[in-house]
Amino acid sequence: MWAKRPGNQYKLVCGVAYTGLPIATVISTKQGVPMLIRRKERKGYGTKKMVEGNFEAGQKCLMIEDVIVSGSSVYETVETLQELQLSVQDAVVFLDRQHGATANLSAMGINVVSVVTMTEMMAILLKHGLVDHTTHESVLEFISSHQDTSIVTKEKSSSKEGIQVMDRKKRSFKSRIATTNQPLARKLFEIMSIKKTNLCVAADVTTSKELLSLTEKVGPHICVLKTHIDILADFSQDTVAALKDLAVKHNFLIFEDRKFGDIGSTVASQYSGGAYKIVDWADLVTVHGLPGDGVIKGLASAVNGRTRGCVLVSQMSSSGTLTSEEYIKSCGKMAENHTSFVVGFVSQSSISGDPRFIVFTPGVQLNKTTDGLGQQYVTPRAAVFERGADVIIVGRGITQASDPVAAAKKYREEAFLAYEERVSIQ
Ligand code: S5P
Repeated sequence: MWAKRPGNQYKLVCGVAYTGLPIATVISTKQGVPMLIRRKERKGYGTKKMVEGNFEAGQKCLMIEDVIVSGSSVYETVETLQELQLSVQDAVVFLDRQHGATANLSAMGINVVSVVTMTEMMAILLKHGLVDHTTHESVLEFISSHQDTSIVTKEKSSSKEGIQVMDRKKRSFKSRIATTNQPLARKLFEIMSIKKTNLCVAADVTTSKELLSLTEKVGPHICVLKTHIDILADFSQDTVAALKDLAVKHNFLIFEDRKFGDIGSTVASQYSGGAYKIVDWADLVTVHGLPGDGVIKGLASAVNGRTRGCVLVSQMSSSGTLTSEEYIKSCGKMAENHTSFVVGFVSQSSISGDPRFIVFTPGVQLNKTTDGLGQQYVTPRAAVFERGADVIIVGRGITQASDPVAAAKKYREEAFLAYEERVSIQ
């Protein structure tokens, strides 16, 4: 790795925690170049320093890392060193897994050199008969279809340290509990990690009997039940009371997909009044960002001490949707300004790296790609692994299946496996 270093006259080396540390230690002692350690977490005692070692502003430091995927860990460390006025432009890594890290880091002004790339490594293994042709090809195919990583950078937030690392997709649901104070986001993370499910069923049925019977059956497999309460032909408060009992029995949240989209004062009345009295029974509701943040303030004003939250519809699954890139970004900003009420987003892409926000993705079905009325479907794996969904929303793929329970199990299993895979490699 030292022989491959991209430049010269380094006054310091710094390993990226953790595996980079022992490698940097060996390089430091063998080459006689002093070494720095950048902590992963700030110490809660003593000097509270993030970086240990002797250095002076302006000194040139070489980064050392074992494996890079997106380049985020390298970048996180570089950011801290640059804040201390160190000059860091070069990194040497052992294995480049070729998921876009060199391009990502280069865009941040960091030049990366690797000892070996995944493609080279596979060629060596193939040559020595240590992998077969099928594995070799599938790895190359995986590399070429997974070039969409991006660097996650630090962002100010209300977290304890005043710093939130934008690493939503690579963190477990359990570890994300501590990133948020929103009680329903915390509860949902807990449900997902305990029940091992990130499936939300869209129970779009038209009678109370069907709704309750479906819920009783799929309850053990879901983390959230999504309703369109206004399509029930026979709505009554008894229906929602029974639904709440089932939510307690099976430990899931109730999510009324009302898509509030009016001025604050109107949505406050729609939320708490009328026949439905949604605020009384729905843990979560959907909101369009279109009216601006008055819609969130309006809903929050009607909560009156109950534990409630909303999910911002930032991007729709339907073809021809008007949700532009600009609109999606603005929804992200709106959420950041209302973290006590906004739990996350309904989206088709990884709208935010902020681990506090939960991304729900509808338009998921295994056997179809469209419904003839504009809906567009992707598979659970594509939604979770490729698009970065935390929760998949599945309606007709389950409600119209000949065996809804078997279908729910299948969607649950595929989505959770995709989540586990995502967390393990990113
Ligand atoms: O963009 C969206 C947002 C939502 S909330 N696209 C959607 O399909 N939805 C909802 O997800 C929709 O209202 C329906 O309840 C569910 C998808 O149902 P399916 O039967 O197409 O799976």
